[in-house]
Amino acid sequence: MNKYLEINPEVQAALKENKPVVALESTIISHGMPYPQNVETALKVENIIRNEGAVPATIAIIKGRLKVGCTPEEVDYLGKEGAKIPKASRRDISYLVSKNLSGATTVAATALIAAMAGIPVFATGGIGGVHRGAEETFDISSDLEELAKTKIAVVCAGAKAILDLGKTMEVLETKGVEVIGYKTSFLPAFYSTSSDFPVNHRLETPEEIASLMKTKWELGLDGGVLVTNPIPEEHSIDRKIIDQAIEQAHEEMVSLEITGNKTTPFLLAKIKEITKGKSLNANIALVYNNALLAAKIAKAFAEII
Ligand code: PSU
Ligand code: MN
Repeated sequence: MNKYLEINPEVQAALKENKPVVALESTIISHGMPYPQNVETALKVENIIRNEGAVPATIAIIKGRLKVGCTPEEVDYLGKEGAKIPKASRRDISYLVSKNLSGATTVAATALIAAMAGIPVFATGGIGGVHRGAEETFDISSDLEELAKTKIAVVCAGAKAILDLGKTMEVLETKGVEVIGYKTSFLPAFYSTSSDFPVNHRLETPEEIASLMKTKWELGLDGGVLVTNPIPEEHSIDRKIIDQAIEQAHEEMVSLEITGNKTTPFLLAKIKEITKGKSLNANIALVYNNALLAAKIAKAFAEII
């Protein structure tokens, strides 16, 4: 066991007994949503997973420790401190740990820490991907790189709509990551149920997804599986409306010269402002929906391994 890992006893026991565990990220808490909705959402997500019979493991770096299964107090700390806590992707982990600092882990960092702990399923809102204008900025999230090499299934509502979804799909194809549509043939677009881009394969049940994961890893094909789960229709935002908001937010971002890892938090906050909070409600609803599906997949996977 990696000496920097600190797995909470409940998660540890579940892993030992081969019971279902679902990993959760913490960038969404500190950087993705305002306080107090971020903490409320994070704790409710954990309850949804528990009610489904799986154990939640919120992952973050707390004072230099790779925490697998944050306590409610730690979740509250991550939410209250918000953007004061550094956003931690793969490249930030060694620095934070060596300095005994804290970090809110992105999809990339969460996936790699979850895999170190042996957790095969992870729920989030939307993964990072290829940003619009990447041909100029080269801004491609390290989430894609991590998905290519980490043995984990990531359940999301598609890539965030602020991204270039077509280019994101292309990079995932290049890296050999299967993009599964759960009951959908088209990639969900985070706030909206669907985009124009076909998914790689459509599956109808958590059991089929678990079976694909098992088969992939038995075949010796390392790397992750991306499970895309459309936002429930009643919480979705019309594509035309959200596209307008995204465009406006994007223009502001360019004129303010915001770049690098500040772009995602800026865009999410701006879109919330433009949509008068509608995007935040959608974001919360889709995270709940993903947590539920992830718990079902984790249960199905625990049954067959
Ligand atoms: N999904 C959300 N809100 C978020 C994120 C995803 O609904 O805040 C975060 C995730 O942690 C993801 C990160 O890994 O944004 C991507 O950031 P970047 O593009 O800088 O890699
Ligand atoms: Mn980036």
